[in-house]
Amino acid sequence: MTITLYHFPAACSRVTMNALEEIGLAYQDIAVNMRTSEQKSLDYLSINPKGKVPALDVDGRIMTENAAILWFLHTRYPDAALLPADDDPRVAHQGLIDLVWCSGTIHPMVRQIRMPAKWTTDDPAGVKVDGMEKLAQECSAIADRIGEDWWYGSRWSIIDTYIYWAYSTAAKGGFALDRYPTLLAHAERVRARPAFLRALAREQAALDGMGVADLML
Ligand SMILES: N[C@@H](CCC(=O)N[C@@H](CS)C(=O)NCC(=O)O)C(=O)O
Repeated sequence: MTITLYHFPAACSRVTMNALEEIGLAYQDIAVNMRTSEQKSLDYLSINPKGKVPALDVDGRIMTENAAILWFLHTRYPDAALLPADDDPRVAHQGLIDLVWCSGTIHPMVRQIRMPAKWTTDDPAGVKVDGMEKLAQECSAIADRIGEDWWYGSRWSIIDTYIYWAYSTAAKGGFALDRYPTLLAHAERVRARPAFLRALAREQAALDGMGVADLML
């Protein structure tokens, strides 16, 4: 299988890259420079007409949407245990439910915080405050659930990396993460994973290649 990931360092494509690294797949990564709006270039739109990352080329077929890509990878490579498995499909689907929650509920809050002006033609300040409040509620519940563990208890899943991406990205936009010592500790556990470190190195190499220096990875 030939795989190419279109990504931008520290964007939500980081979650997909982590999944590829956790599985241990060989893949090419191509950075799409969002600093120069390359995601809206005709060349990139011919690959992903949505003008977003991630996009995953699997043997010439383009897949988009983090949740869908991650579910594909989970079902194609079950041994990597990106999500819990269960013989009961109703239980096994919990992973899909949580992926969709990450992409459909949590990610938009991060976007409200990081790019409020994209949500309104009026003063974006209220959009940001609203995103902060909504994410704070979610983070309290996430912290209560995770405790000293992972999202699904004793074992890591890609949901942990997705949640990590959300709260750490929001923090770069001023979200006060230090209110949640549990999440600070969770972040350290996520960042300590060998797959995370490999993804980070690839992201750093991509940044170096683009000459982009000031991103907080
Ligand atoms: N629904 C998509 C959203 C992807 C998305 O918003 N990606 C951002 C980076 S985190 C992006 O490409 N933004 C570029 C833009 O909106 O112009 C998914 O979950 O994969």
